[in-house]
Amino acid sequence: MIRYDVADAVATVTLDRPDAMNSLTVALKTALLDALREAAASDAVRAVLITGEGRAFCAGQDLREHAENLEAGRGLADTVRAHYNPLIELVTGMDKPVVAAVNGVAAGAGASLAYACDLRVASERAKFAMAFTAIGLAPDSGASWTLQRLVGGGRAAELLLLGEPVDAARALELGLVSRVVPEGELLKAGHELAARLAAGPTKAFAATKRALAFAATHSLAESLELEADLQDALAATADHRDATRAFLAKQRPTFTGR
Ligand code: T3D
Repeated sequence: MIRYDVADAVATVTLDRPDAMNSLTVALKTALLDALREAAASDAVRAVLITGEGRAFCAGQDLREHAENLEAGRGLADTVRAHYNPLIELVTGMDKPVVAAVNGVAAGAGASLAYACDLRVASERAKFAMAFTAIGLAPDSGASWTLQRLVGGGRAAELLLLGEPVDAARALELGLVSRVVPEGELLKAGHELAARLAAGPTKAFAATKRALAFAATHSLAESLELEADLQDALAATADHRDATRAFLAKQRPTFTGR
């Protein structure tokens, strides 16, 4: 259900359940969490790329499994807390950049997963559907937090309340994705972007992710304090020292991630 490949220090994690539009069962969510944990922990990995096999990126919760849970009287708090929340916390909190290559429809928690990534590249066939209210649910997997940071509160409310699908061109216009490429070029474009990040200053990227997440919920004064601490720590890294020397010698820096 999950393919995991590492090349050029990029771990590509592919949701591989195309017959059900890569919709999320407990088994798929568990395998996805395991793959992302492996990528987060591996010294050989400096960036992560998430994509889907077939015509969907991910159609969100598998509604067949969901219907069985409802039938059995099981509430949703446990499944949301046990799988979706750790997944989103892992992606957003990972010390490495995470890129989504959105190959097709991303619906419900599948769209939320894409929004939690640091960058999104989309194929011309990509489509985002905030499918929650269409089935009488509210957003989960962090969409209430991530979406309004990506597109602003007004647009997030419109997307979440109306649930109308957003095609790739509109997603680019809204700033939901940073680039749209022809279908056949998506994996190459996604890999190139992730490989560029993997060849960069990994510790500075981790600090940048931390500063952005912190600033979203703290005051300017608190954010300035954290920035000062992060810069202080980065000053001691080999990447910063080597890149400063390279700049002064008019050379291109090589970042080792240390
Ligand atoms: O339980 C919990 O933990 C609660 C958490 C909830 C988080 C959530 O993610 S809630 C949102 C769940 N997702 C959805 O509501 C999306 C449902 N799917 C759709 O709206 C549409 O299928 C799509 C917009 C994704 C794609 O539309 P389209 O027209 O391209 O394809 P289709 O014909 O509707 O679907 C193709 C097949 O995929 C079809 O199966 P079939 O008839 O060929 O056997 C369809 O049933 C299946 N499929 C699509 N989405 C899901 C799914 N099967 C199970 N679960 C799905 N989410």
